[in-house]
Amino acid sequence: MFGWTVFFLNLDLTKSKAIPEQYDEALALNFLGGRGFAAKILWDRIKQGTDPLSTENKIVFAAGPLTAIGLPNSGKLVVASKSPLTGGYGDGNIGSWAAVHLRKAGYDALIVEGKAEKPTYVHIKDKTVEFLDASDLWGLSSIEAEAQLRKTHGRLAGIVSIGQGGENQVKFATVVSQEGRSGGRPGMGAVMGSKKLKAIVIEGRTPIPLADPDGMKKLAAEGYGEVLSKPLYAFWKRQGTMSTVEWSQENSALPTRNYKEAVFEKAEDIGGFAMEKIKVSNRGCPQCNMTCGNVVKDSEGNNSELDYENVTMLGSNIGLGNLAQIASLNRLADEFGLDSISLGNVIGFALEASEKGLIKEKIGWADFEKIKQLINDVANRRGLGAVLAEGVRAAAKTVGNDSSDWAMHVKGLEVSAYDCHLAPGMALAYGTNSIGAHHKDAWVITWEIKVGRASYDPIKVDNLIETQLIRGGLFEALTVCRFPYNSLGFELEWYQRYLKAATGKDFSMEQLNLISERILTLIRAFWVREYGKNWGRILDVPPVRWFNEPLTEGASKGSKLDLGKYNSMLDAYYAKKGWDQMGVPKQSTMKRLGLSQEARQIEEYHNSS
Ligand code: PTT
Ligand code: SF4
Repeated sequence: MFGWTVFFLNLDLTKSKAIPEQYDEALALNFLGGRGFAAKILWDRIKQGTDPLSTENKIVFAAGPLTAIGLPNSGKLVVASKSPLTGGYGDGNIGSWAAVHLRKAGYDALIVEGKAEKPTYVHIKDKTVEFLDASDLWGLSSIEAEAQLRKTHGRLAGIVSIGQGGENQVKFATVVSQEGRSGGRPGMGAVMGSKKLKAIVIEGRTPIPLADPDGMKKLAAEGYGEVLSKPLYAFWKRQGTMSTVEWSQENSALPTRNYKEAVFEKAEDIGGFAMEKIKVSNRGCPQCNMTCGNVVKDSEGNNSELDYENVTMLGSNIGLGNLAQIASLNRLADEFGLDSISLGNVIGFALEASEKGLIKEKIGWADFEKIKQLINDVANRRGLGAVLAEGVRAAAKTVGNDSSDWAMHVKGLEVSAYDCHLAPGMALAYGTNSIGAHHKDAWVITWEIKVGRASYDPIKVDNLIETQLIRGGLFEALTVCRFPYNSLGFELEWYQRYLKAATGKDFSMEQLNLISERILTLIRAFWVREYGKNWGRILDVPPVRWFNEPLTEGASKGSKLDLGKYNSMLDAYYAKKGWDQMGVPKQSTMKRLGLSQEARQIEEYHNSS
């Protein structure tokens, strides 16, 4: 078979054993790779009801069939597990040389299980696997740990690691690579920490067998050229995602003070043009010529990386309008290995709770020093930090009063950086996203604003479903970066051509959409299976704040969502997906997608509820 290595590597940390496993070719054809493999593996190999932080949970690192063959923007992998933050399916997409080395070592995925007796890191060098002592690395930040590992294994090795956040099992701890790539928002770093796994180091040297190696070389060169030729390329290199700050401000979508407002009085100070003034370089994922990480000097003199999400969540959402200070907070997030979106979200929640006198700690909006201390406390689970380390859904239960109404999450995952008081389509995107409130599967807000943001027209449901198939399905299964497509207009046909040269197979868009639908439906089934009797359509509804508290500032003043109309959109969404009124995939839908075996388990759920 061309394009896929057709092997997984199982790593059992309890027994320090590595077992390669040849998988069935049908799996590749039905699930492609990345998120597709991860969803299937987690469904098949984790028992219903598994505690995410127990020995029984598994964490999967899965690449796609376009990884490690020199294509533009292809140096990424999916890291997935049952999430300790949400209790459902969790994953993230991280750029790392580890993705390239994994495939060149001969594996499409690593499946890690068990728990090491003492801190451990795994070193994979082609077919040799070692379980090594990481006692000296435990307690180090992700950046320090990676630097140490590079001294031992060389600067070219692919490395993913966790910081103290992961070690202390903060529920939104991530996996970090190369000082600024951070993936697995719903606590993938905590799962590594629970297994005492500090890092994975991979060195692979075998080229991937391709159906048309010469054609692929030519295509890769053309692909890089095509990216460079796009009219938006030059500005992208200057600002990456940062220009979205100004866009969000102009369109009342900028999360401000725990999403109470959607415009920020200091937006200009934290926007793309302000960032350009302090920018020192670009960095990013392997095999990318769009490198979008904006490296700046932070207020402490360290290098930090700024993207729209981390600037907004650690800036406007906590009232902070000083970019160098925001960069320092983001640097802390990378060092500790904490998701900057969830971190900014829980801090915003804490500051509001403090303002309302619901907690004893007095911390004002934008109080940089106290917020820095609080981040330290989150990573080390001290005091209020320990409460926030559980995520905003759990923190609201502790704080009580009406705080659940302004705890900004869906299914336990903190909302990312788009306010939805006046964006029902984007609210539905958050409501139905496969890992909780992330913009990953569908960033429909820019389109929505063009077609009429206040409307609840069914066209928004159609657009959302289509977008989810491409972004949440295709790109996550291929594990290639979606930015060329959604930010520069790099056409989807390129990926069909790449797939043909890699695998020798023609994949039509209909076939690819079917694969995406299969993956997203299986993920939905996973949630239903794990939530059992606690499953309900309310889990697909975004936070109460957006429905009950209108905006009081900016051009969209007075706007809020309408719950009745939102529910009608949700009904239409379920109907089009072939899901029932509770958002559970129907038996007929699962069978149509070739998920008959999985359908039986979901039938049990139907019968028992
Ligand atoms: C992604 C999420 C995002 S989405 C951002 S900024 W973004 C935040 N970045 C963080 C960070 O930095 N440090 C930190 N400690 N935590 C952070 N949390 C947040 O994580 C990222 C890019 C980005 S930057 C985006 S949108 C795109 N996401 C893609 C995706 O999901 N799939 C895909 N096929 N391609 C994508 N391309 C883009 O990749 P998560 P990365 Mg990412 C400092 O990880 O879990 O998906 O969360 O990993 O390699 O850094 O790439 O404006
Ligand atoms: Fe990574 Fe950015 Fe390049 Fe995408 S555009 S591959 S996120 S550096």
